[in-house]
Amino acid sequence: MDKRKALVTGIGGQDGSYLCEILLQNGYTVHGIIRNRTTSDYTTVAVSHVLAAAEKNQNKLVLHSGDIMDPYFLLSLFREHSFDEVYHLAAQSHVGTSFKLQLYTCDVNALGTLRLIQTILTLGLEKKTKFYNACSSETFGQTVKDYQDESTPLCPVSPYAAAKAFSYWITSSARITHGLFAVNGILFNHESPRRGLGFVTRKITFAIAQIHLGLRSCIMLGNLNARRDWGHARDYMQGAYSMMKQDAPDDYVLATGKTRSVRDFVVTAFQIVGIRLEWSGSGIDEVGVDARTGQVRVRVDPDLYRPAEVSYLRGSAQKAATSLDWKPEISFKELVKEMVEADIALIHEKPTRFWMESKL
Ligand code: NAP
Ligand code: F7E
Repeated sequence: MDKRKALVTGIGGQDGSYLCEILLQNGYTVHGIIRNRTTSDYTTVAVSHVLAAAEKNQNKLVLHSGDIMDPYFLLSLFREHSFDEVYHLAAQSHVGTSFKLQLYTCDVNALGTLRLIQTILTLGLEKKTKFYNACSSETFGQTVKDYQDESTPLCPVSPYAAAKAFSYWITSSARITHGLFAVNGILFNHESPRRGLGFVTRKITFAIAQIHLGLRSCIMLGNLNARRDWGHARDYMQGAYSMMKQDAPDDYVLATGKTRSVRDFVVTAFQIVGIRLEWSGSGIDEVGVDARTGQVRVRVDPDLYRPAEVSYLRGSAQKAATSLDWKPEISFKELVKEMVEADIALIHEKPTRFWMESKL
């Protein structure tokens, strides 16, 4: 078993929580950065898994209260621990929000990555510490290609994607200039029951669970026709881990190779609770209706459209398949089913909890 020491930034997010489990299973001592919260407890599904893992693995999982915006915090953390591997996942990860919080998003997502790399270089750790950067398919933007891979030019259209493109280039620059083992994982959308409630998949599965339990009647959504390549977060974190196990650093796309619309996701998720949707109307007047009862279950809210949209994404993970022997294990239908069933169970378990309606 490996006795290596890894740092995961953003450990309390969806991906961080799965990666933490994978690293612990592989014998690592895991350190994670979690932001301090003064006004609420730690209640997201993802963070509850990390806290449970911390309780079970007392000396193997160490959580640090901190923020990647603070270079002095990073310096003292790295000076004390000199990590073997750093998985940099922390980000303002919501694309829609990035149009309203442009400077903040770029500060966290672009300069945050540079702060971490600069910390490694300042402490002379470039021959010891391997660095993983969580890059994104969103950087491909309004691409016209049928599929995107490592050779597709980056063409960001949101502040989120522009910041992630910077993180991509600054990571490859550190590899070329300083010989840092630095990897960009260019990951297409990946989801799970631990996804934040502001992302479209979880927004849908959580609302369907509420509808199923008679707690609400309808979901408000934005662009139903946007297409994404959706996989499962656990599969993708296994891929990220494999990238860091290679002899030489490189960049890899992780994707399923299949594209589906938001509408497809809604239809599939409603099927899990036995509701067949029929569509009528068009544009912002389109509605999704329960074919049996005639009740309106989906409406369009124009405020949920983005100022600029990435309409179509489909990835090719051929390179990861060949070099990492990676392929997604969990199918789209299994993913949707797991998410709907987990949300039904969650509401059953904590029926009185205050759930804020996602306006994202
Ligand atoms: P997530 O659930 O939003 O997790 C991001 C984590 O980063 C959160 O725990 C957040 O903490 C933390 N964070 C944000 N700002 C921070 C700061 N200044 N200092 C320290 N921690 C901070 O996102 P995810 O889905 O796990 O994604 C992980 C990474 O992969 C992100 O970089 C994302 O942009 C990227 N990515 C995700 C996907 C996807 O489909 N999931 C695809 C491609 C790339 P709080 O809980 O305190 O906000
Ligand atoms: O939107 C459309 C929306 O917010 C998906 C992040 O993890 O993946 C994620 O970014 C699509 C978009 O994810 C609603 O317009 C319709 O076309 O779930 P999302 P995203 O923007 O693709 C990438 C790869 C990342 O890197 C990011 O970190 O769904 N959509 N109606 C909606 N989206 C939201 N959020 N809410 C709606 O009501």
